[in-house]
Amino acid sequence: MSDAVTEVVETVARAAPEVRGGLSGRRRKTDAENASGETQLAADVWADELLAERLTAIDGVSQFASEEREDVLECGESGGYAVTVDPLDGSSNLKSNNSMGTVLGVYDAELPAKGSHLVAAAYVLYGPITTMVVARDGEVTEYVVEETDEGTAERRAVREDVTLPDDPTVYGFGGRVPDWTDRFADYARDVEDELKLRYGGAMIGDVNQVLTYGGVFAYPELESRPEGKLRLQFEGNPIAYVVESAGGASSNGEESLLDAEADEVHQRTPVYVGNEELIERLESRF
Ligand code: FDP
Ligand code: ZN
Repeated sequence: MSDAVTEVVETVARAAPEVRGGLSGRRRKTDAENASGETQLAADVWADELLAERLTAIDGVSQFASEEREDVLECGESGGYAVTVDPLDGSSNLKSNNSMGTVLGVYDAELPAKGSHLVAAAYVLYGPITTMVVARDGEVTEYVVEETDEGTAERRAVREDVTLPDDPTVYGFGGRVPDWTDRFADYARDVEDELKLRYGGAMIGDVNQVLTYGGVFAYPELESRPEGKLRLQFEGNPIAYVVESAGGASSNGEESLLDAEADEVHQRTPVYVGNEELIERLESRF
């Protein structure tokens, strides 16, 4: 892994205790909307600004894009890495004090880029403790991130070579059930027979359950929104990269998310990730 990629991952790890520490006073809504038309919370805007400032300063990063800002920032000589962040995934959970995350993608191509251009992806999970899962070079590692006495952050590997358990046990599906398409509802009925529901409403928290226990997470195509809710560059691709690096599979309903064409920076996509057999079964019905 090149130095710039290491620096990007470390920068997000170092920022994690700070992001977490700044949440409590930033639960209010702002008057602003993000590029996807969602009302931003003070915490969304703040985490975005903090990460933008630090990540754009890294040598070798030439583009920075965030789910919380419309335009891609050009921040260095062209030909470097393009970094994407979802600064606070699941931030609507802030009101009810439930889990949230930060999602990172590092692409070796200009945005919008296909997931096959990812060279690393990671996420921070602000749960009862702060953990970070990093995928690179086909390997996935889970860290605990803690603040040191000096006020900096330290990450300690707690699980190396993370792979999805062979015997899956959990599922979590987003969207309102009456809004599911018939083919997804059929699939869901099948899965409900076999696995138990674990759904928290923040993609990162729900994906981390699948990474821990095995199973399937989906934010599916909807009748009202065939393109689903999640964004390919900021959420779908990085999560697919993590899950596939851990021996699982990803899909947009037709093909691996990592093979899907990227046309726009904020484009949405249905997201299905989990154990290979469960994703194959979904694709065979679609
Ligand atoms: P949120 O809007 O709270 O940021 O990123 C989008 C996301 O959360 C995901 O984390 C989550 O999986 C999904 O939206 C939940 O959407 P619903 O509110 O439709 O359940
Ligand atoms: Zn998100």
